[in-house]
Amino acid sequence: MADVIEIKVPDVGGVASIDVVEVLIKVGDKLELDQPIATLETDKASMELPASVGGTVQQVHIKSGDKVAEGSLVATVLVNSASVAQPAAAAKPEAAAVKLEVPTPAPVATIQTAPANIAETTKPSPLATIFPPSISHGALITAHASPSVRLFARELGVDIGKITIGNGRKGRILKQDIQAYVKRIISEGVPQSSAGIPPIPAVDFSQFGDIETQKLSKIKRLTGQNLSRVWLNLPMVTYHEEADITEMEAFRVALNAEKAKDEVKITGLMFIIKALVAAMKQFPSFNASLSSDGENLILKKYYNIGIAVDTPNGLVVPVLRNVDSKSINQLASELAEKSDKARQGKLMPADMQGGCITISSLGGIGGTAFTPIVNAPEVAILGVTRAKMQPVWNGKEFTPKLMLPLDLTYDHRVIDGAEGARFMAHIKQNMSDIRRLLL
Ligand code: CAO
Repeated sequence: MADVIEIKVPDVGGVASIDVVEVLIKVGDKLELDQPIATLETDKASMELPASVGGTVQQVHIKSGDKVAEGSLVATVLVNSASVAQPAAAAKPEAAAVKLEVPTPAPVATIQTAPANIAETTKPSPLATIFPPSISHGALITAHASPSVRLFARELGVDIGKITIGNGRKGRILKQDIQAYVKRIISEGVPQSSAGIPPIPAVDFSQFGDIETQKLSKIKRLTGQNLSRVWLNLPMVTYHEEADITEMEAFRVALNAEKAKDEVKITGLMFIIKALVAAMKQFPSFNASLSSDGENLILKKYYNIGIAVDTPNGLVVPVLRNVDSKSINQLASELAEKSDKARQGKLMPADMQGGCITISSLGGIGGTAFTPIVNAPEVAILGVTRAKMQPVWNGKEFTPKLMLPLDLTYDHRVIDGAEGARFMAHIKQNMSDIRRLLL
């Protein structure tokens, strides 16, 4: 024999107005005991209302967007009378407000700040990792998806933290949002995060205004992957220094003045290359790479310098080989040729291999300092920004000096801070008095 049982909203702590966020059942559904039937939300918590009995849903009395209160009728369920006694025996003390003496268990609340919420997900959402629930951002993390939706996401292996805004009320993430996300991953091949690193959540920017999507160039994609890999693997430190290049600049200008119109001009970069190589000879650990097992340092006896070149398709790093045995003029011609090739997309892979250390010079554009990323497995990169006339105290007076800012980023596993500072002091000394490069 079947009975009709009414499921009502239980006492949720005296809250007068409770929002119905999502209704999870429909007429005719076969209900199991404790199956979530609706998601309710108060100012303080989001909760799932579990079915107090198993049976067949005869009528659903609420819909998404309704406001309900303790005692509001949620659903009527046809149950086999023999099974009615079962849940009653398992009644929890908080259960109340149901007819026919069948208690509705207390709702399972996803409390926004309590540690219980952490247990609710086997793996915390990426946002939860960044903003633990104990701080105010916790509300942001937990308020936007019901436990059943989170469970659904977990079953599909979806990291719910990647969906920032759902289609439910107040941006709540619904089951359909998870399904849409999965479809998108399948069709677009959206990469999943790796190594437990919190991914940047996907955002649908079109909801805020017009957008245009441009495919990244292959160079940009590969560079991006490489930079991310380096960023995650290397403990990097950037050290800043300034070199007085007043005399070097006067010499450079004089050299260029002697050149015919069609000859390649010498930029300060050529002297920087020379000073860098001199410092590498003095500090061999800068001309080295860590073995892949991290056990050995491989010291190189050749001096190949990579030069970061800005191209319309992204950054490429042609390598100037054996720079220690080339003149400033040869280096200028070679760089001009390689950077031209780079900008025309004509560099061959071999042109970009075998570098020992890289220079990234933004001096032609501007800047006062930056933190370049090491081009691993190299152990250091030298950044250069724009030289500027500055008053420098010589012990008696201020004199105008052309000061060149230099930034050295190094792999701290290989290079100690003091070693980095000495290396830069050496470069600075040689740049300030280029006669030293002859020594
Ligand atoms: N201070 C002042 N002026 C500088 C300077 C500096 N540090 N560096 C270059 N200049 C001047 C040059 O003397 C040249 O002046 P003129 O036009 O009067 O001759 C002008 O700026 C342009 O120089 P350049 O950039 O063409 O030549 P370069 O040899 O200095 O650099 C190259 C060549 C290929 C490195 C550069 O063109 C380039 O692509 N730079 C961008 C690198 C980059 O994107 N790095 C970021 C990577 S992220 O880490």
